[in-house]
Amino acid sequence: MGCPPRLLCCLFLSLSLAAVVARAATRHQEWEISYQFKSPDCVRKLAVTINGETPGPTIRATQGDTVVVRVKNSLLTENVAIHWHGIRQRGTPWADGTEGVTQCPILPGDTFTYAFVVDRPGTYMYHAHYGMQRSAGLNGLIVVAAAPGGPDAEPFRYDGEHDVLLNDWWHKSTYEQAAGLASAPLVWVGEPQSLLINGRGRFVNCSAAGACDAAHPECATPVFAVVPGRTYRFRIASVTSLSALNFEIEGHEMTVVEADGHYVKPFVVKNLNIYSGETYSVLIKADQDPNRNYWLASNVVSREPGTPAGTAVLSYYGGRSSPRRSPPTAPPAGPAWNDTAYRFRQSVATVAHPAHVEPPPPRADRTILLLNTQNKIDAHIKWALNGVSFTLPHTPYLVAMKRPGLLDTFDQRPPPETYAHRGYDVYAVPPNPNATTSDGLYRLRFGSVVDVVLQNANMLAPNKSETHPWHLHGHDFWVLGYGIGRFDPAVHPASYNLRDPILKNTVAVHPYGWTALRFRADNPGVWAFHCHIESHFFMGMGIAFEEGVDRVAPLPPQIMGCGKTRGGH
Ligand SMILES: *[C@@H]1O[C@H](CO)[C@@H](O)[C@H](O)[C@H]1NC(C)=O
Ligand SMILES: *[C@@H]1O[C@H](CO)[C@@H](O)[C@H](O)[C@H]1NC(C)=O
Ligand SMILES: *[C@@H]1O[C@H](CO)[C@@H](O)[C@H](O)[C@H]1NC(C)=O
Ligand SMILES: *[C@@H]1O[C@H](CO)[C@@H](O)[C@H](O)[C@H]1NC(C)=O
Ligand SMILES: [Cu+2]
Repeated sequence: MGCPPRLLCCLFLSLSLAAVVARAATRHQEWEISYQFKSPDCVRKLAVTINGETPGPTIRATQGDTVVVRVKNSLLTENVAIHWHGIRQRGTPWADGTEGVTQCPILPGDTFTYAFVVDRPGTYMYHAHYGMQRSAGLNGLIVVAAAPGGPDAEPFRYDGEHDVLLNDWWHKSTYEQAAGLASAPLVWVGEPQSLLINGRGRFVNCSAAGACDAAHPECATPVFAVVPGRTYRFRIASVTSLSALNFEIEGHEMTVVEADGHYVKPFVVKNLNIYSGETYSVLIKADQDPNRNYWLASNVVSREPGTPAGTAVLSYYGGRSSPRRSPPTAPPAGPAWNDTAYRFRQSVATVAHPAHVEPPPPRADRTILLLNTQNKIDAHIKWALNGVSFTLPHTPYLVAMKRPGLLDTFDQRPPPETYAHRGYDVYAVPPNPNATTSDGLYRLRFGSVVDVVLQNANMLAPNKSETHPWHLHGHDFWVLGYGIGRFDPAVHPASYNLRDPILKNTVAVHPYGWTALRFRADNPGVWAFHCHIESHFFMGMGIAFEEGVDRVAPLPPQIMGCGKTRGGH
């Protein structure tokens, strides 16, 4: 299948920017997805690979380009779907890659072509969006350069660039993990065995583990080389399944300049907190002693760590240290894992660059207040929003809402808009752990301004609340505010940052805290909004929005073939 014809019109719209016209190109990729034996942390394990590799290839494009990825599913017995995380898919909602929301899964042996325009510069990622497949290794980076001379050119300079893809890794299979989550009582896989940097880590107990080869080239420590005196942009993305991370380059301060594809008012940190689904760019100056190496380290925060640091090496060209030599120090341990205030401050510090402020609409047409809770349904542990745990329909919403006669494929009752927030004690174990399940969605008036306030709470166990990184498909949202404790709709909106809020696609909701965001429902389609922790989404921590679905062009038949769409044309 080639580019669907309706892509041409949206392509045309994006081409109307004169600066882009001269350069817009089509970036073709041919991907074969298959299981392969891989040793990312020196322990051999079956991984889902792209053309034999995990992580997959980095997609590099220029703003305005069309990316075309032809995906052949060679998994034999497993479906697949791939999400382009941070790409808004304006005009191509069927290419979002979210199984159950925008498409049927790609069946074994089938080929599916994703085609979409990358309309904004920045650092993005892709990953599987089917079951818990992302944690099996199907992930990679998307790097979009700003259109030269265009209005989105970077407000900062650098001499060179490095990419850092952070991940966590388990030795148990994705199937074993998913079956454990669905069991009653729940069988929890525990903390990851290793943390990976660019797909490489080092299992600490190698000698005790079966199938571990500490000299395997696939787990060789990554080396980042720098020229003394130069400034480097490090693009950092986290595709972790569970872990919130803290990233540090020993001895080198980092200036944060980009978050999720938007320029940040620069601020300097010793280390960077990064949640699953987030990306950042930082600048570092190679101004330290070139005759030794330095650690790059990722450490677990927000959960009590059971995993050693993920490490890589920063090495200076022309220095006296071999790039392969370990630095003479111990890897940085990061901040205290439970220092929530420290992470909170970084969240608040992340605002728009003064020259790239896109002011939010002054008020919302609708506010949805979502209480995040851990629940029990018939002895199964779930996550719920306002007491409703999300399940994906078998017929993708996008198809069900565009084709006649398919509305009975999902619950037509809209999920609750709010919860009994007056007097709710977010620090207490919920008095009633029960929840219900639903595959209903929120229908938004096209073009309306929507506020969502995510309220965190205590889990089923006393004195426990986790960080949840929430990711919205199809949009960037303004981050209006954060708080710790119970959100009061009569009080807290007055403190929203309407002056220079950052636009993001993924944002943290801190333990016992709340996060308020705003977006305009102006992208016709159906879009998932969910916690980016793989197990949490699997256990129901998500919702879906429909907006302007009547404006969506005729759907490509390739997204059909499951549920009640069988035989669709
Ligand atoms: C490594 O092995 C030791 C001893 O068996 C154990 O205590 C520790 O938890 C193991 N570490 C990891 C990361 O599996
Ligand atoms: C953080 O956790 C450590 C144990 O890892 C504990 O000793 C300390 O009291 C905790 N600090 C806070 C602020 O909860
Ligand atoms: C919660 O559901 C269980 C059945 O799974 C029931 O036995 C129990 O009474 C319910 N609790 C409340 C507080 O409604
Ligand atoms: C749990 O939190 C309550 C207050 O919400 C406090 O009274 C209690 O001491 C805490 N327990 C522990 C073990 O920290
Ligand atoms: Cu979560």
